[in-house]
Amino acid sequence: MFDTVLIANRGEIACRVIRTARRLGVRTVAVYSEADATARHVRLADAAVCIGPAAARESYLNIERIIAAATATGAQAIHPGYGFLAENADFAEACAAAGPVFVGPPVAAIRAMGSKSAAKNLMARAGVPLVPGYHGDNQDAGFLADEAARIGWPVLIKASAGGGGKGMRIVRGAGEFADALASCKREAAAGFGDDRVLVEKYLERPRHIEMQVFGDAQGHAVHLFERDCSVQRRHQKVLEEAPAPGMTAERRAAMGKAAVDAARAVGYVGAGTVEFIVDAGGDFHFMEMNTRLQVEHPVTEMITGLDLVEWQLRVAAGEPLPLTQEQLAIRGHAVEARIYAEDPDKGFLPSTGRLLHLAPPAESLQVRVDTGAEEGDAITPHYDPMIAKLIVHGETRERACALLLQALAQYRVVGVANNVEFLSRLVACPAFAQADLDTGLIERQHGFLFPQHAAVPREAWLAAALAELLREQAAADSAAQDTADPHSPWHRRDGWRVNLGVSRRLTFRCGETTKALGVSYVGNAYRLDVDRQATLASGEMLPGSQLRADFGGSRSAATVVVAGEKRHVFLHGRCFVLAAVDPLYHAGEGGGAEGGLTAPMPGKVIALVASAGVKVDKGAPLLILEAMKMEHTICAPSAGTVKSFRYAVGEQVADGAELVEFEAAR
Ligand code: MV4
Repeated sequence: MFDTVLIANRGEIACRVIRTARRLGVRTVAVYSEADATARHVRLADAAVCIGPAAARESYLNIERIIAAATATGAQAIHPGYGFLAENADFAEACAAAGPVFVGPPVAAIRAMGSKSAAKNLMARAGVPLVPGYHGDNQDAGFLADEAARIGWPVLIKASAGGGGKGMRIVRGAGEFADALASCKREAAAGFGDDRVLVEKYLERPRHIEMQVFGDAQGHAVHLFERDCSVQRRHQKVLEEAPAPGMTAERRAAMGKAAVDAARAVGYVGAGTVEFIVDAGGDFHFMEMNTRLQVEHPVTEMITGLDLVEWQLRVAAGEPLPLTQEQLAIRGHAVEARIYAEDPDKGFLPSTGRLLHLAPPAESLQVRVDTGAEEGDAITPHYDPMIAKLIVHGETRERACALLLQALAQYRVVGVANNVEFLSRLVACPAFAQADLDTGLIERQHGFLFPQHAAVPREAWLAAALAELLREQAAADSAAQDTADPHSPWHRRDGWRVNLGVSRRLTFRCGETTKALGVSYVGNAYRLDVDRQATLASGEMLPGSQLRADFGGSRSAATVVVAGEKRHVFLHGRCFVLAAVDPLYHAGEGGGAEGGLTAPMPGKVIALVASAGVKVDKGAPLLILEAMKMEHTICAPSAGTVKSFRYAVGEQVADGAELVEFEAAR
């Protein structure tokens, strides 16, 4: 085994590789870009080398810098993870030339599988089933049209150099073929610098089932069963599971044999994945081979009880495969969900920003969280916005899905838009629950997955208000401890508290809905009025922004995270974002900036700060109201002009009374 391995990657997969290397007693070297200087993978490693600026091209894709880092730190092996340089044959070759062992297959195997059409021809010769089609060199338009007609409509035209769904055209009849071919060739030339295409029978509603394979330098090859990755969105996997629902022992054996044949045909060594497309009748066809460890490898680890990174390192060090095919078995069912910083309501647009609060569910034998992100880290446009992978293992698929739902309900992410609630709906949707899987599932379940926004439950408003009051009280208690004045009212422990005996209001807004909650103090509890209904509320704030509450005799557990004026209320697996409406900056609701500014509560005008007729900037103080023995400054909601004041100094004003006639600048 190696003494030292360098991990040419970042994020969760770098952390994942470091974990196994450490367990095997192998020293680890991280590489990092300037943007990742404080990243988790850098802190976990025994040593770390900065390899350049944030842009991947100048750091994680910089072959020279990475090899120099390996040489400088005495690394005898380089693990590429996935993405970046993992399937780059030139990188594998450069490693071999410089000395360190590339933890991956031989250069020739990477090259053989790199071209989709060449790989298919190779597989055809090895007896691996393919989708009926033409994968040859003749690119004459008339010839390809004849081939399409021979194959039978519909057909799919694919870029030979493509992958991941780029450069594909479905053609449903001879009349459409010429135009589709021309446009596919243009896209392939622009996207891959190679306009060659192949033509295949188009399979409707297929499943994506892939086999994990492993080879060693002694010529052994095994498969570690399948993963079903059918639940995808625009060729991005969303959920992956193992074993594949409905897979029979016979079909598994046949697919396993085909996958091992594929690996042997290219002299495969190390971890690889053979992707199959499975039609509605269950027939499987070779799609492509990925010559790396895959993102979704943990589901295979969960059902086999093995560590695939350990196998990779052993095989790369020249050891034989640890187990034979007969010694491998499946136990239970595993599902992985990819947690992304993206906004499902905005077409899954990646979301950047700081992870203000990040609390994954507790890990156990059944629940695994693979992540490189920590609270306080930023999600930047430089890299993939995956926050974590959540993997669960249960005795059955049903148990695994129940565990996944539970774990997703506990996942708390604040600071970036994320897909956690979307994933919960996806796992709960009838088609997924019944394992009615195919690559079109997400599109077909659109109505279930994107429900019209439901009302915020009463419990969420109560939780936001109670958390606010408990924080206020905690601040008052700590102020009491901080002051030396023995006569300070903060020191009174006889039940006196801020605002005792006064009823006040806390106002929160969620979308179009604003609610002002009445608050009064009843002993150690609060009476909260929401929608003219009172609830006696008490509770405590625990570490991690967790609220343990009692609302009218019912226990309630929520997490209430403060981010600016926003209160992220996590409740029953959902997250409601309520904005605290600050009465000190009260820009009258309803009327908006265009209308008058209204009193947030009953009180008395004690000063007019601005003068009628003057132009003011946004936020400029306009008048001061005294209410509940406190002063409240009413400020300009935007730049504009004070047209007139409706009350004079000393006058009483009612709750909601319009105070200032204000005209916003345009
Ligand atoms: C296909 C197909 C139907 N028929 N080939 C998409 C990505 C690339 N790896 C292969 N892909 C497909 N090839 C034939 N002959 C449908 C797809 C396909 C797909 C495949 C796997 C997973 C998700 C998919 C989503 C849409 C289309």
